[in-house]
Amino acid sequence: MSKEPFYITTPIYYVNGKPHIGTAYTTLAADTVARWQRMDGYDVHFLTGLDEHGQKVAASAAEHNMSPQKWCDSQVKDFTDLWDLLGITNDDFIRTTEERHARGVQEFLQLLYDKGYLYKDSYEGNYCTPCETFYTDEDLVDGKCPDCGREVEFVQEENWFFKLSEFGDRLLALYDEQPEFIRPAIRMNEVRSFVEGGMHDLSISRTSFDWGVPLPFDPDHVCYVWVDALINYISALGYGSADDSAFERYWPADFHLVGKDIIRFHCVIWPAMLMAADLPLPKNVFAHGFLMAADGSKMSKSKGNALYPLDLIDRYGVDAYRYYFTSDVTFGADANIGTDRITQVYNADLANSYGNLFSRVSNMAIKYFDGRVPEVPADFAEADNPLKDIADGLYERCRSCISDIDFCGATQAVMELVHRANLYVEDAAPWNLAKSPDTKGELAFVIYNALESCRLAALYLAPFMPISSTELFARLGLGDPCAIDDVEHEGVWGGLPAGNPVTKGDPLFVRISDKA
Ligand code: ME8
Repeated sequence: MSKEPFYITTPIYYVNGKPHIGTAYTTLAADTVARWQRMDGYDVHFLTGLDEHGQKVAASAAEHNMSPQKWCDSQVKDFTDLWDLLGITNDDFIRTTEERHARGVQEFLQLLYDKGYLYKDSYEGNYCTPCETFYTDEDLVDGKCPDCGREVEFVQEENWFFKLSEFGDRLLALYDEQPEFIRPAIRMNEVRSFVEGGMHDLSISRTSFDWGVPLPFDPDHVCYVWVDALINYISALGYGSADDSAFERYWPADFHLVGKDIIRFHCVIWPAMLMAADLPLPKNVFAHGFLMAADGSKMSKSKGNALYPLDLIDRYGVDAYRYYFTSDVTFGADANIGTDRITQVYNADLANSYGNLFSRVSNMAIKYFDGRVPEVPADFAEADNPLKDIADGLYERCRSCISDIDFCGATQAVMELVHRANLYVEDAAPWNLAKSPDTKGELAFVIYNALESCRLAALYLAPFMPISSTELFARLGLGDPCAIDDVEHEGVWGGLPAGNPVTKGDPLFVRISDKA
């Protein structure tokens, strides 16, 4: 049976900053969804990349006495190294300075030009270079950028314009007919009132600098960096090239994951551009909130309150990093991030509950069953099994949570099994059952149930914590959980084969206070 396609993207990040916990957050979220969808049998295409054109990048390059291309090239490794470290499984990585992208942009703009959606006019207005955004005088707050509060530049140029103002009614109809187009709902309201307020046409070209894709019909102009950037979602699939089979297969995207700062670009400008080009629209734009410092203020290097992915990974490990940002930060809401809380979640969920469960139960399998998964005696086949009852609902709960990008809900569902299994072991007291040959059958039943709960927890946690899930599977004599493409089937209770070897190893998660 051929697999259904599933296309998920992150924003392409500006190349002139270093990757940080914010950009890592969106990328990690997309990776978690991509990993789950692969395990659930989809043919996933996961795209991330870098936004390398525009005035801001050109200015950074000049500050560093480099050509813009050299500057961009020098920045890429920081991103790809961090994504590798975090175990990000993107299928493609697009840089907007690549030939394949420029071709896609030019093809797209030519189409809009041919369809009569572009016109040339003089532009007078304000431009915020850090935000790469045009603002009217009314948009400004105290004469400054309404988004970042910085000085804006007065721009007077001959520009090409896109007839964005013609798309207001079609956009409002889209929001009505496809309420899932923008999630969560609070963002939908924000975008809707922006469009209802009336839209201006959008300047889509610049002439005062040349670091961008030239317009095919007027090469003295380079494409406005946001229009250039949005097209990455299709240029990466081969749109505008001789081989557009990936475009045919994966477009429209199932999810564009973005931060709340860039929803207007993704929910107003991008769908209008696609409507003008007669191309299908993405199914969901899902906007998450902002990560702030522990006291709720903006993280910044100068304030000394910024947390860095590499420092956190060094302290907690990759899996715990991934687990914290998915299990404790509600996707969609702002969150204050501090190490006290990260340590608390790490110790409570990972060291004391999940890691401890597996350590106890695997040790007992080694001690009481010579390091083998015990066989459940036939007379226990119909016995009450509270762990199986929880496990039986896990696939549906996780699937439904992931489709709503509710990572907290999915991890909580798995943790319910882990907590219950710890209680179960406490209540059943296998160390007492081991004292008499009469209770050997019950001992096998209890140890099997606890081991099987560990297997299922690791299975469902694999998209969140691939390293420890793979390790736990290996210690139960099982193959790579991340390579599974039928999680529903693998998630059926009883999948752990009796007789499999159970091996000892270091604790999966050492309590933070116990670390040197
Ligand atoms: O906007 N908390 O790139 P960018 C959570 N190139 N997420 C955060 C964050 C924070 N404090 N700070 C940043 C651009 N992000 C454009 C995008 S897409 C066609 C072009 C994340 O480098 C979040 O995903 O400024 C946000 O939307 C993105 O980084 C902005 O990245």
